[in-house]
Amino acid sequence: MTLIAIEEHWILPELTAALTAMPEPLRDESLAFNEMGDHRQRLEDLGAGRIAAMDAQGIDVSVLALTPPGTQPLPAAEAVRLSRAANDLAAEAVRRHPTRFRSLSTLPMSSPQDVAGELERAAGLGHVGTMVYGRSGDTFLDDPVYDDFFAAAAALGQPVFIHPQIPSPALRDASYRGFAPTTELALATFGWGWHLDAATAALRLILRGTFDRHPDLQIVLGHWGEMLLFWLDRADGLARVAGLPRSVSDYIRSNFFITTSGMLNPALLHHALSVTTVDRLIFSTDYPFQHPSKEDIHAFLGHFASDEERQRFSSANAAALYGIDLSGD
Ligand code: GRE
Ligand code: ZN
Repeated sequence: MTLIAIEEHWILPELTAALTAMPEPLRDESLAFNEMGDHRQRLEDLGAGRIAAMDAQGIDVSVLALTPPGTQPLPAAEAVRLSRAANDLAAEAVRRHPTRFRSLSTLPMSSPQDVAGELERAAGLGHVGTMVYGRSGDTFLDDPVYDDFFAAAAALGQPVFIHPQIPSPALRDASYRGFAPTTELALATFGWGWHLDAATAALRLILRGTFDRHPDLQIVLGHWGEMLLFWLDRADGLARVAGLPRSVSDYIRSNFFITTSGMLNPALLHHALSVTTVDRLIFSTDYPFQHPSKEDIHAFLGHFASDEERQRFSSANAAALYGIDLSGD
């Protein structure tokens, strides 16, 4: 059975240097995760080493995306320049390995007037979708300055993956302090804060009427829907108060795809299938931060009710969403 993984991270050394050089309050501390163990070497590799890791896990196609925080914290001009550089390099990796790689583009979110243009340029280079974050500086993803980006994504059929990022400095000070530095960082990132940040961004987009203006727009959320899938009873009440034409559950079932990000837990699958449909669930590992073995993956796939459902999750849904043609490669 073909296996496509859609949240497989890489880094561009020049971008890492620019992010690391940012002044203290703006520097994203989660960059430290890229330096742990052999992560940096794995992240920089868009060739043989990555393909060997995919082979060992039984992954046929990896959809590449930069690690957080992409280029979004950079000043506008630098964000534009490095987004273009990242998109050119990833497109080149896909050209070199057309049967093994696809790519999500990186967008200069700190320069809102350039976002739709770079999405279009990247789509022209062969990028199959894009990955963004819930906020750039103080500008949320649901800010009207990004509406032409969402219009372009819907028109081009480019799904928008909203990836977690570290909460703003103000939010970190208000909610994530009072522990040892490593505990504070873990609390603000993979232990909690990242996921709340992505969930809030998705919920704000729904509340802003984004999917009423752009009904064809498709969003991808990692980590089984970033907690939102567990909060639909409450969020549906929110939609009623906000006077939305549809429930949050309804937007989730028509405008959102959900990926595993390496969390291969059958209880999460069971819950996801109770609130959305199997055609909206997609495999990913969140490489190299999670690296489930071939056996782990195989065991998880055993929890689907039928071969047809297994195949949808493993490849058919991703192939359809991202226009990945597996036959001609
Ligand atoms: C992620 O992309 O989700 C991620 C990182 C770094 C550490 C853990 C993690 O980028 O899940
Ligand atoms: Zn990730």
